[in-house]
Amino acid sequence: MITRTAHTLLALALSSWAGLAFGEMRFNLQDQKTALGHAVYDLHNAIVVICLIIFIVVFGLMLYSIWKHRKSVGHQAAHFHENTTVEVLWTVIPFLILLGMAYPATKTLLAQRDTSSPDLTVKVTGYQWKWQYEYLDENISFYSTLATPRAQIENVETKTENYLLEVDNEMVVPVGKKVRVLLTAGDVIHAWYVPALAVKQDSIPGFVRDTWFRAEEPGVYRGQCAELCGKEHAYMPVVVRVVSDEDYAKWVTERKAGQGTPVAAAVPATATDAAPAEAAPAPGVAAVADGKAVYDQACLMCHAAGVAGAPKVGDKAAWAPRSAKGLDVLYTHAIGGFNMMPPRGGNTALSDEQVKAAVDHMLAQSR
Ligand SMILES: [Cu+2]
Repeated sequence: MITRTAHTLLALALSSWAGLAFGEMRFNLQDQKTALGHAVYDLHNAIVVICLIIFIVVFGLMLYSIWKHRKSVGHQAAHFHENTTVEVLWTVIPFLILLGMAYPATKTLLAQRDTSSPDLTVKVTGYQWKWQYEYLDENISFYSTLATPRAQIENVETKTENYLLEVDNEMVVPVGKKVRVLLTAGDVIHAWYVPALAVKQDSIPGFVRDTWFRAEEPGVYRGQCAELCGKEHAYMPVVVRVVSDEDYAKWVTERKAGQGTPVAAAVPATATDAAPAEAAPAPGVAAVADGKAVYDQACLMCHAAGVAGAPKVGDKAAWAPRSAKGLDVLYTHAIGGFNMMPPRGGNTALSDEQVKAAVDHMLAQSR
């Protein structure tokens, strides 16, 4: 509350200095549209205010001392060594200040990392220079590329409002739902960044990182790749359209209808030699991955006997996750594989849907 008031005063001072109305400050962070975003914003303000107070106190004291004890008024320097009280104070006070900053920061950071129990999961892959979005539960997959015309970039046409922040295919999510974003990259490191949703996560080739957001209100939220990734780094914006549940359902139906062959159908279920291509659904038919088959053939290939460094079924807690968090780790591990799980590489590639179905099957078994 105090920090809010202090920040408001500071903001007012800044905005009047810049000749801007309070509502259209250009130097502030974007309006936050998630609960986590508000926490991050408040944290940012609180820390800035603490830094400001320390700055004023320390420099105030220093300048006062210099002025008060100046040579021209005949001040005599004191000669003393060591002062236990002062030494204890200048150790304990900063320690307490740091603790006071670390507590809320850690709390927010942990909340940011908690991607368990999402309402929907979208895998986002960064490429030079576009994003791919895969809705794992809906079997939707598309690429999202810059929609700003080249003429605007080359200053031939006037730049429009969302210059370099517009795409052909937006990521669409329902309002008020926990959206987990799994991030990876196909070439170099990118970063998926949407300021208003307080989401910023590197996408790294060979790894799957995750993050999440729950948008409070419908709208279009724009961001950019935030990791220098090559010459067109500036040309791969992120656009998230948050819509109502009904509009989302409508979008899913339209997407599926317009998409043609579903993702899973394009990837045959050739988990091992024992599961030949006959398991693949006919093209154009919506594929439902057979979790049991994938689990029995692909997962158990190594995990049944515990070969090739794979933990034997039942040996590790990871194989019987008891919490949503454990499950989450498992999905991430299985989908990314950290390049460790052979079924994800070589000639026995599994689709994300198959991996997810296998994990679901395994979980049903362990309950
Ligand atoms: Cu990039």
